[in-house]
Amino acid sequence: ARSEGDRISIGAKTFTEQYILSRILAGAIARETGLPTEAVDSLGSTVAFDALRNGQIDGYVEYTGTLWTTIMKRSEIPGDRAALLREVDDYLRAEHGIVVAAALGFENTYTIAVRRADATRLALRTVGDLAPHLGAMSLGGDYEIFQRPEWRSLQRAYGLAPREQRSMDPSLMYEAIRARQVDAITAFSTDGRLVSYDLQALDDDRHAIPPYDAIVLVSARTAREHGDVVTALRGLAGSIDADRMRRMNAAVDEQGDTPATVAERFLRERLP
Ligand code: PBE
Repeated sequence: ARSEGDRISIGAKTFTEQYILSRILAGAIARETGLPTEAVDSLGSTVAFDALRNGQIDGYVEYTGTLWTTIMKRSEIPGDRAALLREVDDYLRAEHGIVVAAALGFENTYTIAVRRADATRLALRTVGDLAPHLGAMSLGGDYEIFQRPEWRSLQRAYGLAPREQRSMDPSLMYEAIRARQVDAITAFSTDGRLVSYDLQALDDDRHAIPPYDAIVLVSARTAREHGDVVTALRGLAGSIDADRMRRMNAAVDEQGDTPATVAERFLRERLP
């Protein structure tokens, strides 16, 4: 049941990119439909999806690979972005009536990263290159990764066995590796700090994890009752490439802007 009248609620998972995108979605809806909106922050992946399925939130941004592994629980790893997007879209519509309003135009994938100095010293280019060293290393990850199928898949594909695994707030992983509290992290590929903290992302050349296109989901009920919301969100299709997302993330994480300010700047440019 929706709380305050017909307020459209947009969910966000627990990292900067999600706070920015939820405010972009809410802003696009408000501009195009005039409906009041609200942001519901800090949901884990399965919590966010369940909230959407139950109609407690009206929409949020999820990633195709996350739906594939965590919600659809599929173990084969598709290599093709477009094919995965089609399969996810079909599944969501058929099983839950959930509508994929738009693919935003970028991927945010898990990527194992090390300090550049270590990558150079140990000649690390791929995750496989890291595997023989990991037994002496500490690996930092967000609160989800070590429980997720992707971690098991990476472990299987590369024989990863770190000396220590540390779960932390995703925004603290980059500081932790810079300060040498951990030696490797399961970074997010659109985080600006991969570049500014001089980290080296290692190539998953055995394709242990899937593509992760960012897609805008709308609940079955909202899609039924608010065609105008779906239309407003369709307008965001293809509007953000990985470089743009990385710069928006950096504006918050490194320049101290708020997610709302960054979202507003994007919307003013996109939907004047
Ligand atoms: N990801 C990578 C994760 C976090 C970063 C986008 C695949 C997810 O939210 O599912």
